[in-house]
Order: sequence, then structure tokens, then C-alpha cells
Amino acid sequence: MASGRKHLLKVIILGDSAVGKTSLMNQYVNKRFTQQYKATIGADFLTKEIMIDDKLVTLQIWDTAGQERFQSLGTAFYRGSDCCVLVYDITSSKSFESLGSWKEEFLSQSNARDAENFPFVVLGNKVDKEDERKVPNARASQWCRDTGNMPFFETSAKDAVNVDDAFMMIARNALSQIKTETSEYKPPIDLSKKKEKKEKQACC
Ligand code: G3D
Ligand code: MG
Repeated sequence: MASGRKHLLKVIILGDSAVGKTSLMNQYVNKRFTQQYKATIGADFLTKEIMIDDKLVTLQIWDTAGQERFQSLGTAFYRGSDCCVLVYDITSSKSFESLGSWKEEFLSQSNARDAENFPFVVLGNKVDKEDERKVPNARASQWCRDTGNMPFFETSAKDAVNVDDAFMMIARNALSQIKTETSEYKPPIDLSKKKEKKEKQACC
């Protein structure tokens, strides 16, 4: 929604199966980490209202129903996203190495208008399992810098580490995307009017 006062932001969470996408969302929205709530809310979403500076923002967070195993989520899932969260598990190198293809998949499916500047945020989850770590923090943060300067957090959905901070960054980035969209629409009209005026002034 690019109109102004009320902002609805669509956030989607991507990454390999079992990295903790559903758990992160559940921790953020419901402040809970439960073994029972694993699945999966289908082609569905949870919402959370937050204040960013003086703006009331509704985050609509989309989770997958486990189809990420087949990398086939359908265009409705991707369409209209304002921010894409890429999640891996710090104890799984494979899940980290998949992030590039998840990013590509997002960009090809979502039809993002300004692909180069589309906001992604990367989360390395399960940081509570430090003794099983396979992906060094430095390796991931270097990759995030090199791959479009994406903000990067290490999180634990289990212990609620960095989850609120990460989603605040996600919300801010999603909001900035909407501002960019708005300003993308305005300039051609405004500029041409100004130009016309200037030309008139010049000749009179
Ligand atoms: P997904 O939605 O990406 O597929 P889930 O992942 O949220 O279903 O989580 C997959 C498994 O990882 C679950 O374990 C879940 O409890 C666990 N998990 C998620 N986040 C964390 C975390 O931050 N720390 C730890 N230690 N475990 C986490 P089970 O055993 O139920 O499959
Ligand atoms: Mg899930």
C-alpha cells in the first residue's frame, strides 16, 4: 500500500526445510517456541501490528506449508512482497549454500520491479546450538556484504535471541521499499510540470 497513513507490508520467509522459518515467525508473533507448532500454516500468513517511528505498520508474514522442499511455492506466495527473509541454520552448511538459489528463485518468481534494490534480510538461525556450528559468522556476513549488502542477524527462535531486532529491521526495510515505490511514481509527473513551468517562465 503506497498511499500514506496505514501501511500493510508483506514479508515472506524463505529457506530450506527445517531451518526454523515457522519457529521464527511463531516466536516473533506469538512469543512462543513450541515443538507442537511446527507446521505450517499453509498458503497463509500471520499478522502483527508494530509502530515504526510514528507509523502504525501491519506486517503480514507469510510462511510456507513445507512445499519449500520442492522449491515450488507458486507465484501467489511471492507476489506483492515488500521484503524477503532468507533463513539458514548455522549447523547446516547446505542450508547456507542454498540461500543464493532462494534469492534467485524469489527474484524470478516475484516480478519485483527494482530487483537490484529489493530488500532481503538474512537470518542464521539456531545460534543456541553453538557447539554444532558449521557456518562461521564471518563467512555468512561476508557473503551478505558481497551479495547486495543484505542485513544479517544470527538468531535463535528457541531462546528468542535477536528475533525482535531482526523483524524490526525487516519491517523497516519493507517500509523503505514502499517509500521507494511511491517516489518512483511521482517524479515523472512532477518533473515534467516543473519543466513546463520553467519553459513558460523563460519565454515570458
Ligand atoms: P521450517 O519451518 O523452516 O521447516 P521449523 O522449520 O520451524 O519447523 O523448525 C525445524 C526444527 O528446528 C524443529 O525441530 C524446531 O523445533 C527446530 N528449531 C527451530 N528453530 C530453532 C532454534 O532457534 N534452535 C533450536 N535448537 N532448534 C530450532 P523438530 O525437532 O521439532 O523438528
Ligand atoms: Mg515450516
